[in-house]
Formats: sequence, C-alpha cells, structure tokens
Amino acid sequence: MSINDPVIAAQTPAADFQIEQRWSLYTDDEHKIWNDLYEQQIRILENRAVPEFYDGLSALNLNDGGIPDLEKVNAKLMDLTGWQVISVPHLIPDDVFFDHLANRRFPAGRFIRSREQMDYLQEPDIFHDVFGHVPLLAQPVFADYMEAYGRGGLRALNYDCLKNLARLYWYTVEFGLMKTDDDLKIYGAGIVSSRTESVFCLEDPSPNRLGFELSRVMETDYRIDDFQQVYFVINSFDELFAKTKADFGPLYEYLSDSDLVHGLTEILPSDTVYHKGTQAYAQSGGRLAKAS
Ligand code: HBI
Ligand code: FE
Repeated sequence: MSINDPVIAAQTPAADFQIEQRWSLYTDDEHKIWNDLYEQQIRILENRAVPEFYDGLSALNLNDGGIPDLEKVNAKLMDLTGWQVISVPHLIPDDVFFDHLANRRFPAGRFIRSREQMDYLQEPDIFHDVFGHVPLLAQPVFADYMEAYGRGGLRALNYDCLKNLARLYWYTVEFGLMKTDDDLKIYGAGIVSSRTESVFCLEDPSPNRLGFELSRVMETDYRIDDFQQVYFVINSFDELFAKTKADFGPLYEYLSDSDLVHGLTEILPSDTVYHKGTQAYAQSGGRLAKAS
C-alpha cells in the first residue's frame, strides 16, 4: 500500500466531502417542493415498489413535513441497520464515495431541485438520494449489500474495473427490478424517485427485462440520458447479496483483460427473459421528446 492508494487517501478526513446539512436554512418553498415530490411519487408508485421500500419509508418517517432533518433520520437508521446519511455538496470522487459506503455512510446531496426540474436533473439532489436510496438502507440485507459494494468499489479501482462496478450499481441500486409472487416490482432508487420511469420500467413494452447475472450485468452498457433499454430482475435481496458476496478478485482479473461489452438491446442465449422489448420507445427518439 502506498500513500497514493485510494483506500488510504479516502481516509483523510479533510477529503471526505462531508458538509453540514444546516436543515434550518431550507426555505418554505424548498420544503414544499419535497412535499409535492413525495406525494406525487407515493401516488404514482402505488403497488409498484417492493414492500421493503414502503417499510423503510414509514420506519424512517420521511414524510414528517418537508425535507427530512438527517439528524432525526439517522437516529432511527442507526438503530435499524447502523447506517448514517451524510450531506455532500454534489457528486463526489469515486474513491471517496466507495469509502463512505464501505463504512455505512450514505452520501446524499444537500440541495433540492427547483420547480423547473421536477422531472429530470443530472446531479443527485436530496429527493433522489433520501427518498430513493435511504428507505432500503433500513432493510438489513440490502444494507449489507451496499456496504459490500463500497468495499468492492475500492478494490475495483485497484484492478481498473471501475466501469464494471459502476454498471453493477446502475443496474441494481439505481435501476433494479425484483420478481415477487405477483409481478415485477421496483427497488432501484433512480426509478422510485422518477415520476415517468416508475411507470415505464414496469409497463412499457419497449425495454427488455432480463434475469440478473453478475458478470453479464458488469459487461452491459447503460445510458444516463434517457429511460433504460434493459432492466435486470433479481428474485430477492438475499439472492442479490449471495450473488455478489464472493471475492470479486478473480472476476476483476477476467474483466480487466476483456473488453466484451453487451449492447443495450442485446439478448444472450443464457439470459432469462421476462420480457423481450420492442425498443419502440428508444427507436422513436426518447424521453425528452415524449415523456410528459
Ligand atoms: N457521488 N454524491 C454522489 N452520489 C453518487 O451516487 C455517486 C457519487 N460519486 C461517484 C459515484 N456515485 C459512482 O462511483 C457510482 O455511481 C459507481
Ligand atoms: Fe442514486
């Protein structure tokens, strides 16, 4: 280990990007934006999210009138799973992000979007981060998965496999679906916090919906500018954790020598196909043109 090793660098307290939330400085209008987004998402999600998401929402009391005070959320979350939510100003460097996760701290944007950006913004704000991500951190198995992901991320940096690990994050933590007894449900934070994609991901005929396999997902491209063209489906958080808890070393060795990348619409013979997408939505030009 050298002092330039990301693991060590990220431990320097001055470099952890944490800021105070300063909850008393949010304006009435900002609290109102939270309330409006919250009510809108609850209405749209109906039965579309996994039960664990709703359990987390109520256990953490994220609808206490306005933007949550993280001190109060943290008191509850600490008791439930030992996780804490910390404020950060914007996207933070990968090594710092992973180091926080590995230590059960979830970095959340402090600002909230403006009224002009209710449906889409590039940087994660407190609504995406706290409404989208934090409820599942109250779920013990998912909480362990996120910590393991952080540790896996620090190692990925050493193997030059960051892009592979970022895809795993994307297709699980951000855009993951789960098969339940009834039907497919949402657990990914990027979807539960999106008015339009929460419906599209489950009901639109356009995207592929395929069974989750670790190396397959790590070799699949993703897009950040529009709805996904493929979603990956897990059976349970236990299964996700089991499939990702092995030492990633050998997998990283293989991935770092391979530049295999599956396209967004590809279906492989080994895939479990829940739905073969028409891709009509993507072919006709996309979200910013059509979604609202
Ligand atoms: N920073 N604030 C913040 N939020 C993220 O989700 C985030 C980040 N920095 C890096 C990062 N994500 C990526 O490393 C992961 O998506 C893989
Ligand atoms: Fe996110």
